Amino acid sequence: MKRKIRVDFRKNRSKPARDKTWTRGFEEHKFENDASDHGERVRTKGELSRKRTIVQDPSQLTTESTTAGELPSVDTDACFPGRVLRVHGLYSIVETDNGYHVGCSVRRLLKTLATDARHVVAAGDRVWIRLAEGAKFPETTEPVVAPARASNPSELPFQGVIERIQARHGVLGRSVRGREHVLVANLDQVFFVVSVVEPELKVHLVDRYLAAAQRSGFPAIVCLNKIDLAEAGNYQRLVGGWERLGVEVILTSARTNLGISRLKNLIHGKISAFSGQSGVGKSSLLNAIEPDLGLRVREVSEVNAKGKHTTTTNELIRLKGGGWVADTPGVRQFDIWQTRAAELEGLFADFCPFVSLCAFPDCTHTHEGRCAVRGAVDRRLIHASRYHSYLGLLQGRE
Ligand SMILES: Nc1nc2c(ncn2[C@@H]2O[C@H](COP(=O)(O)OP(=O)(O)OP(=O)(O)O)[C@@H](O)[C@H]2O)c(=O)[nH]1
Ligand SMILES: [Mg+2]
Ligand SMILES: [Zn+2]
Repeated sequence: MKRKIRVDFRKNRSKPARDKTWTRGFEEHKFENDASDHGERVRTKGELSRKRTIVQDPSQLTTESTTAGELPSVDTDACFPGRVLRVHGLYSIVETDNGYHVGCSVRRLLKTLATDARHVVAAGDRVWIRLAEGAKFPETTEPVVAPARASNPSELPFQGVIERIQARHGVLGRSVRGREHVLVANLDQVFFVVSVVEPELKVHLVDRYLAAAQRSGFPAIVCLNKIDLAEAGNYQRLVGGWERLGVEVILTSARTNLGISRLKNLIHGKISAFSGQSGVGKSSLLNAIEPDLGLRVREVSEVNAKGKHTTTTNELIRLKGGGWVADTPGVRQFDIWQTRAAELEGLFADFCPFVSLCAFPDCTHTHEGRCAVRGAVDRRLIHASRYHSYLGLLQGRE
């Protein structure tokens, strides 16, 4: 899933002229006339060119920025490699490759290199740590097996300092007030969990995720949960539509265990994240995969308490069957962080056959005449809801 090349030919593109000739879809959906006043996230290239000189790693889900600056060198004889399981502000829990959990602060130099001091390290980061003065791991010839989940940081017998953070790939992030916030790093795949009901399925959220996956090179996997609560007729057409887009769809129920063995096979030996709105059942699915995990799940009585996630940390959990999973708090939306308007069309795979047929090479498929994409929408070759998702993303709309 390589990113589209065509956008690079549009070097001199500027903000598309926007006038009153909006399409019906815009008017019907009350899109704003000019997104720039509304914190738009999809920006034109001119505004972005300065930022985009950063080396881009296509395997990242939402952004190109990673660990800031150069990596300080470390004395590998005195340091231990490990993986960050959980972050509590500037303090994190690292599992060393030799099997110990260590509570770690971050070396001052790394903090100054980072652009956002609150998020110097993220769950999933590969790091080198130095143990506190005088501390030593016990000498043993037996392999040490760390617990699946990190316990309370203050109870950890080992303390240390993170000396170095390796470059990241496969980042799950979102933007918070225009700044990138890395949720989990070094992922192989992200399962986007939605529920058929409770909460109601939001098709636009799936499209947003699919665009983010397309941009990053992550495989597009949608997990449609709570199948036990719905009639097949209610979701079959949707699933068919996603499958035609090349999306892997897994029908699951944490209640009846439908699809759980398939999920188990897919996460085996990999580092995966479960993401999606609050209440869709991410923690429930992980508990169904490995009952010992005992992740906190929202009680039915709490379901109406809106705006609060049951899962509040991003945590990496080791699976007995091999592999890691991150149970992330529900992500309200996937920001396609700083995606150029011209790049966006390339993230909608179903638009591709038509894009090159538009009369204007820099067509944004909004108001331009002889637009093949809008023509395809009219002829139902592109689903109208996909087109509206595109418009929504173009406008930086939720
Ligand atoms: N009927 C049914 N209920 C489910 C299913 N999966 C989860 N639930 C219920 O949905 C509610 C929310 O589940 P959670 O696992 O806490 O959801 P979550 O996605 O982890 O939510 P956050 O941690 O807030 O992001 C709980 O009451 C679960 O019992 C399912 O497959 N079928
Ligand atoms: Mg949860
Ligand atoms: Zn067009």
